[in-house]
Amino acid sequence: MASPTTTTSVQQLEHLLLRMWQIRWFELRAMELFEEKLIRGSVHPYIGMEAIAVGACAALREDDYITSTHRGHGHCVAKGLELKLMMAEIIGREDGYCRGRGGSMHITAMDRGMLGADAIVAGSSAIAVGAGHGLRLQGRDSVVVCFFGDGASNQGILHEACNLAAVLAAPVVYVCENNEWAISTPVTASTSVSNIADRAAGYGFPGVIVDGNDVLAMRDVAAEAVARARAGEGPTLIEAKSYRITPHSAATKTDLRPPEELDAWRARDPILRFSRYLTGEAGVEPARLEEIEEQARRDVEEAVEFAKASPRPEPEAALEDVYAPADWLTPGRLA
Ligand SMILES: Cc1ncc(C[n+]2csc(CCOP(=O)(O)OP(=O)(O)O)c2C)c(N)n1
Ligand SMILES: [Mg+2]
Repeated sequence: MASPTTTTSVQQLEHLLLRMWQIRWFELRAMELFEEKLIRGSVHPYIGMEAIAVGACAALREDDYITSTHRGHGHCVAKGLELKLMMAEIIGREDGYCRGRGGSMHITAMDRGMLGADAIVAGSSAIAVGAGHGLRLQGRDSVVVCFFGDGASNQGILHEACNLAAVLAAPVVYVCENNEWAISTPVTASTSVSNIADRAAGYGFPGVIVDGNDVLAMRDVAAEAVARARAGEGPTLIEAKSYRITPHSAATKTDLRPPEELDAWRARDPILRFSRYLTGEAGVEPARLEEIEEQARRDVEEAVEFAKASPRPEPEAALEDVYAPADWLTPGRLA
């Protein structure tokens, strides 16, 4: 574990652990709900990658923004979205963030700075540039963190977005979650460079590699990139090296990854590593860690209960919110 480079209170450290456990339990329960057929479509668990989102979002203010991916629950939890509204959304209920119309891959919460998950691989990279540039035009100093995967890093739109972000000096931090696989394609079979961060040179901004299973290291590199973006110095590409412990999705029944590779990464579990650091160097009592995990389990269980009690949308309301209202261009309407 990296030692924190900024002064961090025990409460702040414990909060990072709570967020990681909330993601872990949220995903474990979501996979169960998928098996119970309460979730339609799919669920792409973030298990094993919790430190990336939690570390990156710990460097953000409430008025900063994120964009997300098909594997987006962890980003949402880390940005402080309500677990209850998230769970209701993914089981398609009226109380969900998008009234149950979006589901797992389309959670959006503008009031929490969550610009949207995106089922289109690399799709949100361009949204992040537009949002970042828009913030500058509004005279605001908020920033946008854009999460994407190693597979997404080879999509054309990602290169266009990074180039434009550089040209505009847009306040965007690109966080590549390199979990070594894109469904069943290993990164070595799809990617011409060993380090995706090296590509930043081609866009004309800094590229940084970080251990994505080390929440404190992740938070520190994100804080530096966020400060740069906020100061008007433009984007940074952070490549967070990590791994997904669970299959590509809850619907994926085959996993081509070598079992010994999985075992090696399980030993680097970001939650267990951080827990060891907390009870060691940081001097937190082991009983306190159990309380934190228990709290996260309770939070998730309450979210499941809330979601199940929420009504299903009425079929005749299916087209509500699909089309913009006729007056959407009226000055002031979007303010
Ligand atoms: C444009 C596009 N192409 C293909 C897909 C199908 N697809 C869904 S997830 C995925 C793999 C993405 O891999 P990566 O970006 O590494 O993210 P990870 O799943 O590893 O988190 C693919 C190809 C898609 N959703 N969108
Ligand atoms: Mg991947």
